[in-house]
Amino acid sequence: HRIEDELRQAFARDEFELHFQPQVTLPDASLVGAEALLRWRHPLRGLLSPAVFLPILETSDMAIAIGRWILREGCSFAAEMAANGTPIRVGVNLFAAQLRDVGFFDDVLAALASTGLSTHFLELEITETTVLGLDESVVAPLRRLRDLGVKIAFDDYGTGYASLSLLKRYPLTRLKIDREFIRDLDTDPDDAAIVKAVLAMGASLGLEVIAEGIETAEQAVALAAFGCREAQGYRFGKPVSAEAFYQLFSPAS
Ligand code: G
Ligand code: G
Ligand code: MN
Ligand code: NA
Repeated sequence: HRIEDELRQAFARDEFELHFQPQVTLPDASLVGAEALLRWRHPLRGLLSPAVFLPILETSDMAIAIGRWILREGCSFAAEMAANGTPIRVGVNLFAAQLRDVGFFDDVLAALASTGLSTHFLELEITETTVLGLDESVVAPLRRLRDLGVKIAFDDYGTGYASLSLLKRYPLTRLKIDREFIRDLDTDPDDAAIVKAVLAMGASLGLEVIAEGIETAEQAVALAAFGCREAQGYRFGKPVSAEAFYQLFSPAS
């Protein structure tokens, strides 16, 4: 597979990088976290979004190795923020292949140990698509990680078919409301009703909730009024390189 060979070469040549998007509290917008998002700095085509290559990458035999690298880079970023006096959590998206891998639990602990990051500052993000078709054996390592303090977020929440049964099966600590429900929040009463329902469910299940894709002040105000305590979106910052993130949010370093 040609694209797969290109991806392998890109990894070997260190052309992948992580960008980080701020996550803030509502209504005061203070920084509490960052989501790590993969980018490919292509020598000819510039910075490529994962939309272009993720479907190939996640089903290739590189998914575990690159996922391990993403975990380490993400932890390293959060350890650096803490060292700079701005301790925040980092959200790392997982590939299905990582969850299926017997070395997954050890990989996560190794990423934490080698960077010195406390378990409480790592949040693993899984989607319904990630866990679709995986058997129950992937739950135990996640539960052990959660018991050690690692956070587990259910990403793109509300867009899947089996959201409620996954809530029951997985050791989650947070729901991430998909931006599909935020986009028309000001004009579509159904979206407002759905967001309120997810917030109520999060509260009754003891889960934290973050809303994604906030682009306007009006959306942020509405979410805060509904009792949503955290937000992520262009309104508060686009994904930027680790260096740019340090400059923006921890300028003393
Ligand atoms: O950054 P962007 O919005 O283009 O990301 C597109 C999609 O790729 C998102 O759904 C996101 O979850 C996924 N993605 C981005 N970075 C990573 C990563 O590091 N690992 C995994 N597994 N998925 C990622
Ligand atoms: O699927 P996941 O939630 O992991 O991916 C997040 C993706 O959403 C990233 O690719 C990021 O670039 C994108 N994103 C983050 N904030 C916003 C936003 O406010 N508006 C839009 N349109 N996209 C966003
Ligand atoms: Mn995510
Ligand atoms: Na999402």
